Amino acid sequence: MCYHVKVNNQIQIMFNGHKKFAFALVTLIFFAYAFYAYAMMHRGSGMGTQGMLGGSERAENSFETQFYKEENNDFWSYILSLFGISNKPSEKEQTQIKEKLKNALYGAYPKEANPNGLLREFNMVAAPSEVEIVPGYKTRVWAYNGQVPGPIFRIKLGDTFKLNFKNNLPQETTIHFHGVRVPNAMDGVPGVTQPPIKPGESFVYKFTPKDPGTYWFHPHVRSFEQVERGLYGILIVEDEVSEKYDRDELWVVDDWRLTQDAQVYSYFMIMPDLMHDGRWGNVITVNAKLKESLKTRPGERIRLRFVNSSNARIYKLDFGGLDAKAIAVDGMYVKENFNPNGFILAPGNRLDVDIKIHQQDKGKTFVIKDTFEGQNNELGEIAVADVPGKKLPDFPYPHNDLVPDWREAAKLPADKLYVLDKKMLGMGRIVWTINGKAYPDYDPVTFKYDTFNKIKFRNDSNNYHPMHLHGQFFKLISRDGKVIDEPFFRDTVLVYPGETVEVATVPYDKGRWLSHCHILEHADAGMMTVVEVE
Ligand SMILES: [Cu+2]
Repeated sequence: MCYHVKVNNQIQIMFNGHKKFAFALVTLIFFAYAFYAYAMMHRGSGMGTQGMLGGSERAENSFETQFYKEENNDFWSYILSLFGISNKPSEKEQTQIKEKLKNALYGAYPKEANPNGLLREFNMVAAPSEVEIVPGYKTRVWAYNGQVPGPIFRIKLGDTFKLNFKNNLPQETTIHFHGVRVPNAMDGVPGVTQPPIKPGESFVYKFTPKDPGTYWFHPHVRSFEQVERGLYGILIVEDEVSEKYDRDELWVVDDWRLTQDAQVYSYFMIMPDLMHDGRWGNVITVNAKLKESLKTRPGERIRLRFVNSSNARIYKLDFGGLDAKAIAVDGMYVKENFNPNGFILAPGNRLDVDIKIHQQDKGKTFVIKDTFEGQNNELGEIAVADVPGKKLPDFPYPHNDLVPDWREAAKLPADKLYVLDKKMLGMGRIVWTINGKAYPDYDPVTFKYDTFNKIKFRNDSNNYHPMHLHGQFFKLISRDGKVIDEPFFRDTVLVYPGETVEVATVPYDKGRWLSHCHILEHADAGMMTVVEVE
């Protein structure tokens, strides 16, 4: 009896031991397989692929990490879904969430323009010209009104802007006002919103901007050549805050590929640029100068507006020891100012910083640098005179309290997925595709006016794609499943190699809006699509 009990117990213990081991093993295999299957499903979204990819800069090294919120529970949702359990919101809940998030935007920026009746009329000609970029050399460029950067048009919010434009270039052209919410017919996209303007012809652009801020304009025909040759200008829409600063300055950052005799290298869309991240130049300029220097005095408060007009180069800004705060991104005020060190200024992006020059800065020189991909490029300097200063203007950092918190959007399925990739065609031809299509072939989508829409960009390539939407602002929702609550809107977001980025927008402007990569070589090789708002 005792013997049997003992043996039975031993068998029981042995059996229990094996059962536990077997259970642990099965569980391990299950999770390993589930993880593998999940990783395969999300290939290109960064999981397990990042180390092998081209670009060395990563989202996790940028200023954005300060806005990262809790991890999205995608993996666990996937595990639950294997058992037929869904923790995703039902269709009814999705509708409710979208309604709530849409309402959270109200008041953050207006639906309609509010014209004050004042017309501001300007004339502008695009034509070949010469400028001095490298001291002692005349560089042949294409320019607006003979200057690079082109004219800086400053108007007040509510003014109606009218531009009588003449094309004296040897090519067709158009003008697109980047970031400005214009009537669709004024958006300057050939074949979508207007026919191209032929050499010798004119066109009148007229609109009332809805939002104050820093905007720029450039051609949308052969932009890889026309922007590179020097065609870009600035539109600043001022508001009551603009007058409070001692100085309102502009740094347009560009890079040029110049030959030995300081001429624009005239072979465009060459294979190495097309294959990789577009045309990166060998000379970086600010306001078309090799070394921009801003002379200032202690006690001055400066609004410094950055615009990246480069074809392809991405900058990571470093302000050194300056007391600088970011106050506006892509034209629009931020909810709360933040430290701009590490800010990624991709092609098309703008950043406005509020700089305070303190008494103890007397006689100092501050260098503003670009450190993208570990580089160390000096963009320009701020030199403080060695003189007694004045009192710093004391007013709160401009901000927009109504920038919504859209974190909940991370739970929603995307309304539109855009897969970004390249395709090799025969004869060494390469195209950049969105959902397998190269523009003018595209995957159409329609968003309804004043509804909440989520767009997912999945970058299956090993290159950078700063994605720009015409006609609307959006907010970043997540990167590779990490929920982000940036305190600002954007019109352009950098999608890193292999990464998946979600953004959301509530369109207030009807029409056919181009959406494209702002690496101009990628855009021209097909990475463009059209979003219809009705
Ligand atoms: Cu691209």
